[in-house]
Amino acid sequence: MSLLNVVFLGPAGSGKTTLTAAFGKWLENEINYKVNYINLDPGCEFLPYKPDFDIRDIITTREIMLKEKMGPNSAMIRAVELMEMRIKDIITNIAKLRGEVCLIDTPGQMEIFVFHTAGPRIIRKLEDLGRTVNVFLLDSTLISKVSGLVVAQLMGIAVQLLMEVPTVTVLSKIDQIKRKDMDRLILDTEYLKKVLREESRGTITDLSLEISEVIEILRGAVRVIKVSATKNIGFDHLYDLIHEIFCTCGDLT
Ligand SMILES: Nc1nc2c(ncn2[C@@H]2O[C@H](COP(=O)(O)OP(=O)(O)OP(=O)(O)O)[C@@H](O)[C@H]2O)c(=O)[nH]1
Ligand SMILES: [Mg+2]
Repeated sequence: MSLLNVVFLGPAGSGKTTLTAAFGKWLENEINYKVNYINLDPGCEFLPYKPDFDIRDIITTREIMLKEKMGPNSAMIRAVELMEMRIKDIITNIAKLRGEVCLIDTPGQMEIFVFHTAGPRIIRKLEDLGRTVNVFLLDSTLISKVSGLVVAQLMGIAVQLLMEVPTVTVLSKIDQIKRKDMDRLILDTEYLKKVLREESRGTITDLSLEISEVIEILRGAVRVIKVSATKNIGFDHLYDLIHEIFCTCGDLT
């Protein structure tokens, strides 16, 4: 049984699997943690880490597509339904693991996992095994406008509400970003508002300014950091933040 579960969630291709592998290796080498790797993506074909539990031993979307003559997305919905039916098996297998940290990789069709009852149910069961935190990834290369950063923060809040677990929002693939003021945009709301005013016009500016005010109010709940899984950037920050979250919950041992 792990003391800490870290669940990587995010849209297709946001870097969940790469970060699971790279952050896991970093925790093993730098913090001397024994790390368990869990794959909950029944659709993946390749993993850069050796899973200690792999959902594909129970369900694969490939098999569902062939057997039930479904396309990849409906097969993923079916897979998540089957995961819910087998939830006891899944949790029993995870509970047998003896690492200090359990890193959990999830499917790219994040909306199915997050909105379906199975995703939040699995997370709640994980909470019975150990403290659990979500890491919500958004590919920073897709944030072409600063309003996209505001939307990323809102999405992190939405994931937190739906999954009912503390959530860190991670801007992934930061090694690809040329913008030098990313930290200031994340930390300094007045600066963010200034850039938003310059960027858009009329009612859309008003809307993004109002949203940025909401984010300012929720700053304690919205933690955004920058990470690169290929260049090992931001791992120490991610590690500190995960611990800080449990500290503020009064839960850190
Ligand atoms: N430059 C750069 N590329 C990255 C980084 N992290 C992931 N990638 C690349 O982004 C692509 C998708 O990465 P994955 O880790 O498979 O993303 P995922 O979220 O697990 O994808 P799905 O499971 O299909 O949703 C791969 O080509 C990775 O090599 C990063 O930090 N920097
Ligand atoms: Mg993946």
